[in-house]
Amino acid sequence: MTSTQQHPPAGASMRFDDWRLGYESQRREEAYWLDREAIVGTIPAELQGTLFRNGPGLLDVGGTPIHHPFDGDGTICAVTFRDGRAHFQNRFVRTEGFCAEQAGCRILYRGVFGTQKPGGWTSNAFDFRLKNIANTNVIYWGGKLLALWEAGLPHCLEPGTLETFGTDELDGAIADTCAFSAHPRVDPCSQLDGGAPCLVNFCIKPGLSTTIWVYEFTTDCQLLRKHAHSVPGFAFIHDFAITPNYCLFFQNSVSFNPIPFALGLRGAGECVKFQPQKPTRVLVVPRDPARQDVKVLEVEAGFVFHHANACELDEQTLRIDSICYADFPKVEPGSDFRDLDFSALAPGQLWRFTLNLNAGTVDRQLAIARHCEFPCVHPQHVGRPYRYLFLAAADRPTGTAPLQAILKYDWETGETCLWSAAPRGYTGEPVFVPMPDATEEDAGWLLVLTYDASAHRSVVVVLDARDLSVVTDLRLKYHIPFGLHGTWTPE
Ligand code: 3ON
Ligand code: FE
Repeated sequence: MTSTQQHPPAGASMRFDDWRLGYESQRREEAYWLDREAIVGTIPAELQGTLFRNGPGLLDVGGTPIHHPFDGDGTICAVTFRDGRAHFQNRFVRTEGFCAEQAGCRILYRGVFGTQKPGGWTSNAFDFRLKNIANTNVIYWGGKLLALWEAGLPHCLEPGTLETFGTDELDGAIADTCAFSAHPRVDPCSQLDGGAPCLVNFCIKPGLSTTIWVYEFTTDCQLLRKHAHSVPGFAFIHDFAITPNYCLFFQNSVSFNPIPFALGLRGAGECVKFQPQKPTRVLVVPRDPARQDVKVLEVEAGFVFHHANACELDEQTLRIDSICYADFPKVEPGSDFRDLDFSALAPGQLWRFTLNLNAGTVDRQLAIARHCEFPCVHPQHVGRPYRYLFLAAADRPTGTAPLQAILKYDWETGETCLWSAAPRGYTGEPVFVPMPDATEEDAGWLLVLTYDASAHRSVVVVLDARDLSVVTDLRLKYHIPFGLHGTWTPE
């Protein structure tokens, strides 16, 4: 590491060098059953299926560090639980860019978040190609395992071996837009489809005005509905939320200045500037293509990446819960994300927004002030009223810090419950797995891929979602860099 910088609070919840080690590239790709000694506690016999996770696996290319972790090549992990045993494997998505850069042992593409080709701005100017790094999410839908990155096509993988087949247009459904966001939502009981589950997703075509496409697919990945909406202004929309009748988007108030990008000075994502004095526009898009009356409401919101959930309280009243930042967190050009000064970043906080469609008004209320991210709910409650929210959170109740805990929030009582891996453990997105045949909303397990700096390896932690007690720890052979999103499948 190049820097000797120390950050407060030295020695309290975390050691800064520990956090950095969690961003070391992982080149190993292995598939193995976990030994008895690697399993602490007992894997519940009813826990059967596979956790798939995605995230940046390489934080350098041929030894040259990338500028931002969101620019790292996607690596997929699969943790399979079978009859009390556990199998692990990880593999890079063989995207075109990954293969070319690994063969050449050097950076050949610019990254959206500021990674540049060597040689200064003259080598980067007017190179507008996007490297689809397939690093943000992975879903298993209609028998296909798809690695997602919001500005490009999904990559289809073999679910058993994680071998990459290539990009996938979903039977032509997305051949025209060539993009599919990394945040699809599964409607567990789609009103428009007689109660059958369906997958709802979107993509953004940015420009002076922005086009939002909405897609819905059957469980065998046949296109059900597809429609486009144009909204004025530039938009950076990473996630959305659904209700039985609507898709909800937050058009964060941002401006985009393409000139530094064109001139090879900054990545496209670094040309996005948050405009906190301007309201966020909440776009309410009907899911029924026969009813395309898009409503636009305005609210002060801060910058939003992720939404927790949404629901309809009555025909005119919608609710949406989201993680908001007072600023758009970015890494300055010329600096190294490994030297990040957390105290200079705004924390992500949970807010509840109530939308009145008749009056066109939005009320908002802060629910969790502690820095949190990666919200997750019981899959049967997606788009519906729900009581429990699970998130990754900072160990400390105030300030911005790495995610070292898992938080359970009860909307009914306002109570919180915290499981912390601090001082030397780091968490990420929890994935909720319902216990078979249980009816309580929190009867399930939370699967969390954590990083244990004391052993420089990752540990899959299974928590009981009712009280956040540890059910079992699966100690992996090596670490997986801090990741983004994933899914569970009972297969
Ligand atoms: O030029 C336009 C603007 C833009 C930024 C258009 C565009 C579509 C090319 C574009 C690209 C956006 C992309 C590719 C976004 C990718 C986002 C990504 C990979 C991850 C986002 C993660 C968000 C959060 C909040 C992660 C938090 C992580 C932690 C707290 C720590 O692990
Ligand atoms: Fe995300």
